[in-house]
Parts: sequence; C-alpha cells; structure tokens
Amino acid sequence: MTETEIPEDHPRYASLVTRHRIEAGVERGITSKQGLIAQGRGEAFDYLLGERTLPSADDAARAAAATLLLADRPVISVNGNVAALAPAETVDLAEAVDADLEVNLFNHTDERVRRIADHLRDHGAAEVKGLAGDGEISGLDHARGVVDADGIEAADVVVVPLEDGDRAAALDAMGKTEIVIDLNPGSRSPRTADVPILDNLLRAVPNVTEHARDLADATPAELKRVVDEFDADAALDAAEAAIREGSFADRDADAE
Ligand code: PTJ
Repeated sequence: MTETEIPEDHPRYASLVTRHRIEAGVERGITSKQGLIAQGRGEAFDYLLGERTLPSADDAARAAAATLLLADRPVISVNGNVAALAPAETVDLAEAVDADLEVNLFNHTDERVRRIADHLRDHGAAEVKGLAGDGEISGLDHARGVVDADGIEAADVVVVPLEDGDRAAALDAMGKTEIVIDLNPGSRSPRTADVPILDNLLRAVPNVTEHARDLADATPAELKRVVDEFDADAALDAAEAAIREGSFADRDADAE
C-alpha cells in the first residue's frame, strides 16, 4: 500500500502514514534500520500520551519558537527519521526562524548525508549543511561527533529532534542551548534540553513554525519573557503524568 492508498478514514490513518514514510525512508537509503526501532518506541509513547499535543508541549513549542527567534546562529539538526517523516515541515521551520539545516547522523555515512541533503533540497531547502564534516562535537568518538565547523559547531541554539542521550549531553557540555523533540519524557535528551518538546515530531515541528509566525513581530523583551516563563521540569512532569495517570477508557475502541 502506498501513502496515497491509505484510506483517510482509517482509525489509524496518521500512524499508518508515518510507518509508510519511515519504511520508504529506509528503502531510499535515507533512514537507518535502527530508525525503524526508534519509530516503534516513539509510537508506543505517543499512544500512551493519547496521540495529542499536551498543553505543556504547546507551551514548549512556543518557548522553542521564541528561543529560535532570539538566537544568533540557530541550526536544525536533521537525521534519517526527521528527513523521512517531516522534510517539508522542517524546511518550513528553518525558513520561519532563519535557521540553518544540518544533516547530522548518529550512524554516520557520507552517502546517507548526501541522500538526506538531496531529499531536503527536493523539499525546498536552499542550503543544507553537514557535507563538509570539518567540525566536531567534542567528547564523542569521531563518527558520532562529525559536524560542520560553521554549522552545529558554531551554533548558539540547536534543535535536535530524536537525538540520542550521549550527543544531547555533549552538545549541552559545549554550551549550546538545546531544543529537543522527543516523545519519551524518561529519555536523557529531553531531560538535558533547555526546551524539551514532549510531542510527536509530526505535530511539534509545524506547531513551532506556527508559534514563530505568531511571534514574528514580538520585541526581544517579549520573546525573552516567553522563554523565561517556560518551565522545562514542569513540561517533563506533565508528560510523565499523562503517561502514568492517563486512561484508555476515553479512547476510541476501534483505534487499534
Ligand atoms: O539517522 P540517524 O543515524 O541519525 O539515527 C537516528 C535514530 C533516531 C535512529 C537514532 O538517533 C536513535 O537510535 O535514536 P534513539 O536512541 O532510538 O532515540 C530516539 C527517540 O526518539 C526515542 O526516545 C523515541 O521515543 C523518540 N521518537 C521516535 N519517533 C518519534 C520520537 N519522538 C518524537 N516524534 C517521533 N515521531
């Protein structure tokens, strides 16, 4: 079944489309096989969260937008899952906040970096970093630490969707302000982040873009207030509470 053949009234439509995109990403050499496992883990957390954007995740998206608009050198890091799931949405966000896009892979190969960069260009990206590989995230072994010197290495704010905990910690140690998108509130990366967005990438990226457009005319002082009012620990606690205390009783029984 292709994406367009999935009936839109299917109760699991969004989930089926997502799976299809990841599968297609693997077939095109964009997504790693481990990306399939990451996807399964994400789906389980999304199901437990009720497959919705919590009010606290919406607050995080607004704080992320304000953080990006205040940044001098913001970079959005793109891996194989992000490229497969939300290429156009990621390019839109980069445009809305004037950020660079950089392909940055956990399982790094030059071939996959090139394919992902081409895929982003096919979805409207003017420039994609990550091909130079002349910088590093200090404290990591070579393959996992490869970045561009004028990209992530020089960035003040980095958006790291679906990042692994080690790299999130290493970026934090380099003094970067980190915006992490991850569905698992127990994962080390959102727990390291300045702004953890506990939401599905597919909902979170367009939501940050929408907030950025809404905040486009805000003064730096107003943006700073949005950032200062955001409470990262409260956002982590709210997602954990939604998972632990949520009930399946209100859910649609056909949704399986
Ligand atoms: O393309 P590469 O080589 O850079 O590899 C990318 C993956 C994602 C495979 C790699 O970074 C990895 O193995 O990540 P982890 O350690 O499995 O972590 C992925 C995290 O993302 C997990 O906490 C998942 O719950 C979460 N996740 C998965 N899908 C989504 C998600 N979070 C938000 N939205 C999703 N759609």
